[in-house]
Amino acid sequence: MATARSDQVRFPPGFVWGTATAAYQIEGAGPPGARGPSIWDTFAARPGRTADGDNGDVACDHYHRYPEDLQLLHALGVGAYRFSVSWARLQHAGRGPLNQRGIDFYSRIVDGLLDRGIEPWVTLYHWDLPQPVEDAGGWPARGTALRFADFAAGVHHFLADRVKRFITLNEPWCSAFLGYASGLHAPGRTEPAAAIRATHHLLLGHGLALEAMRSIAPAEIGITLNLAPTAAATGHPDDIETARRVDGLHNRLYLDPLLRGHYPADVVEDLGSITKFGFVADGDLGVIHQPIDFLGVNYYAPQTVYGTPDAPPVEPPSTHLGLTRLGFRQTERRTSMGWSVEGAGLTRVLTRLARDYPPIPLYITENGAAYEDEPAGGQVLDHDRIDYLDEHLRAAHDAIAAGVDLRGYFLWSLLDNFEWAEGYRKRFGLVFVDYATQERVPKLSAKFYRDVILANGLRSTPQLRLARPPVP
Ligand code: GBH
Repeated sequence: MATARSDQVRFPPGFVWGTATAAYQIEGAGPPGARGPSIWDTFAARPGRTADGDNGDVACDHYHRYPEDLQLLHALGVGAYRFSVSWARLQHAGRGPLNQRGIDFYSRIVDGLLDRGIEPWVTLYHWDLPQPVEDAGGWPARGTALRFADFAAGVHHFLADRVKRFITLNEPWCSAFLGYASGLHAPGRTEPAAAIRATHHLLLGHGLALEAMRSIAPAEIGITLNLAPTAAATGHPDDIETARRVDGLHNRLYLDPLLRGHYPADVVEDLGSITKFGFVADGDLGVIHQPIDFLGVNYYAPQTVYGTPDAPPVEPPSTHLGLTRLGFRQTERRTSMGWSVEGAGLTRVLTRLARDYPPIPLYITENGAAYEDEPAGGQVLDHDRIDYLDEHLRAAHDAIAAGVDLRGYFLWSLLDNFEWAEGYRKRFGLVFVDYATQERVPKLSAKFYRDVILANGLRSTPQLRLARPPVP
């Protein structure tokens, strides 16, 4: 007899259900005119940087089709929607007064959400730095933290009457390490020391933005980190040492300053040959360590690492600063990104936060998966995605059952969209987008998620899984 998971899974009353998107990935309406250039415009225009040379010029044309997208959110029944504002749309040159057309666009989105009873959650920075700010040094330069705080204050000023939740930064690890160390993301620089400076100035920008926003009007403000539970593949001391280093760079380098007020000593030591942290000024850690109202966690996959001498060389060489050999052990099940599927990793990341850090309300601000979705007869039967979601929602519930203060879940993503360096090949949406026509087709997973929201949980035997066609 199969060991069925005991019973229905119910989330606590008031649990927040949402979906998430990001400006550059969906909006289109790029420069010139509608907004200034961002580092992603520049990066995508360089040969070989994105799959098929794709860029966000049109994306999902959300800038023009947002009314239809608001209807899709309404049909899903979400209580909240997390989206980001484009800095380069609101300040074409990355500084100065906010652009009125940009303000009007985001105001219409916010009002459209509120009209439908959907709470707007606004991310202030989801990777699309205005190109002029990069030209002035980008995140490795201290001035960018000041520019960002100024921008955040401007956004807060015009939205604070209607928006109650703000997220300062999305995944600063990605901005710093993929943007300035491996160069896989914009601006495509490969300067290890710059990645650490970028980390510090992202965190400082977060803290300065918090200060500036709190001085204008009250709101709940948090930050979103991409956290990956990191374990050694074996008990071999080299694997354990590698797991410590990877966990340090990926997770603790961000969590510790934000939640404990200092950089982790072992990571600072590991990085000694790359930088001496001379860019940290007196008082910076106090600014970074100010109380936040919640922590956003983006979780996709666990990292199980080995560093024994037969581990492959780090590729590209600069991604994991200072590490020369690093292997990842994958699970059998993978998404089309190649990422391991392991819901238990989500439970581990959440329980670890509760155990190792001061108490703070947690929200999963992204979780989801890319699969090879194919429309057939006007339908997209994405059973793999439903399985992924079912497993991860159960894992989130396990964390709550273990006492973790988890208050909400935002599914990535509402729509298929521009998946950064992967272009339009990878589809994460609950809604399929036919880029040739911009037609939106809700996938079967949209129905699954709507049922989850309605039930505030999962049935013990997922109804939709029964609808799966028999394996030939
Ligand atoms: C999120 O990034 C983004 O916030 C979102 O915009 C994006 O569309 C979505 O996820 C899907 O990708 O980078 O080779 O070291 C997630 C980024 C993915 C970064 C997993 C760390 C680990 C492998 N994370 N990745 S690697």
